[in-house]
Amino acid sequence: MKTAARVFALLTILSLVLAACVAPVAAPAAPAEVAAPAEAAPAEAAPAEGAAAAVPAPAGKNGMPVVGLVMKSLANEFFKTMEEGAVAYQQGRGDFTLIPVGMNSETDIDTQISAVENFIVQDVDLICLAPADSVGLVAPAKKAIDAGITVVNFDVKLDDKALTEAGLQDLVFVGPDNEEGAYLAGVALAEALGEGGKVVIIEGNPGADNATMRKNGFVRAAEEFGLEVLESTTAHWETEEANTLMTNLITKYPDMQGVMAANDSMALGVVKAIEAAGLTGQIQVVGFDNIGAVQELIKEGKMLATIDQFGPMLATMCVETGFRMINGEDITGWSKTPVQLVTAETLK
Ligand code: ALL
Repeated sequence: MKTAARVFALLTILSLVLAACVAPVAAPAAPAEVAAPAEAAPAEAAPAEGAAAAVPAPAGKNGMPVVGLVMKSLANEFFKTMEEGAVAYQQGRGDFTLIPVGMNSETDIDTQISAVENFIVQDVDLICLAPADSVGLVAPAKKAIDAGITVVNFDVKLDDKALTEAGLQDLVFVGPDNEEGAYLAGVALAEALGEGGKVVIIEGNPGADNATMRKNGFVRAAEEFGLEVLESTTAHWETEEANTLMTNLITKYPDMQGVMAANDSMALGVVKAIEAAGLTGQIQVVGFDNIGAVQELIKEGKMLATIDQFGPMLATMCVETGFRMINGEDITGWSKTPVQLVTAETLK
């Protein structure tokens, strides 16, 4: 099977599994059990290329429906992989047009705003939006909805207060329980270090809801298992910034034993700083995303764990949710996607 067909087949299976186990839940306030996708079925058992799609594509305004996929930095392997997965999914189905858009840096909110504006001008059928800033992208989302475009928020939740003020309190969100995912990573670190372990938290971009949630999850694990948090500070999701920050933190806290990085891009910078200081093996690192580069570090023993949040599936779930809405289903609230701890053991 060709790679695209294989990815499509796998995503189709994951979608079917999720359609069964992921129901929209009313409020993000009370997270239910987070399930990992059940047994990944072997790709060979997947439906053949061209098989019926899980959710039928709706009629588009001008023929085939057009989907605008708004992501964040494509320099981040997480979004690169997401884009590839979404493109493979679109090619496997062939019944809609996909326009993926990314940014050059994690904080380039203006590019995202203009991407949404462009999609409004193009009058696309659906916008899947992973906002770089949870408040800043509410107004463009509202403008798109007012223009008759279906909008599904995914990956990073838009801010509840800003949504309510815009009258969009029911806007659907497709994404993981970031607090729970970070908690799982924190527990893995706590188990490795034992009570009293000294750690730092490297936070994501403070304007993004998932950055806040991940920090909260790390802190919960630290409190529950008696880790001492020396400092919690941001590197805005970026590798280079995390590298510089970590270099300084190593000097500031010579007794540091662990790092909780809110995404894998930052974990890469952290591990580089640890190597440069000759401290490999003495400071344990956990991340979030399960990018390929981090899987290698985990296998080499340079990182302890990460959290898989199944990036390509986030995008395809977003598209399918939007299709169902355009097809007439009334979907609101949180469609929860899975998170799963990844360690050297699980990568075997
Ligand atoms: C979040 C994603 C990833 C990513 C980060 C950087 O929205 O969930 O963890 O690494 O953004 O933009």
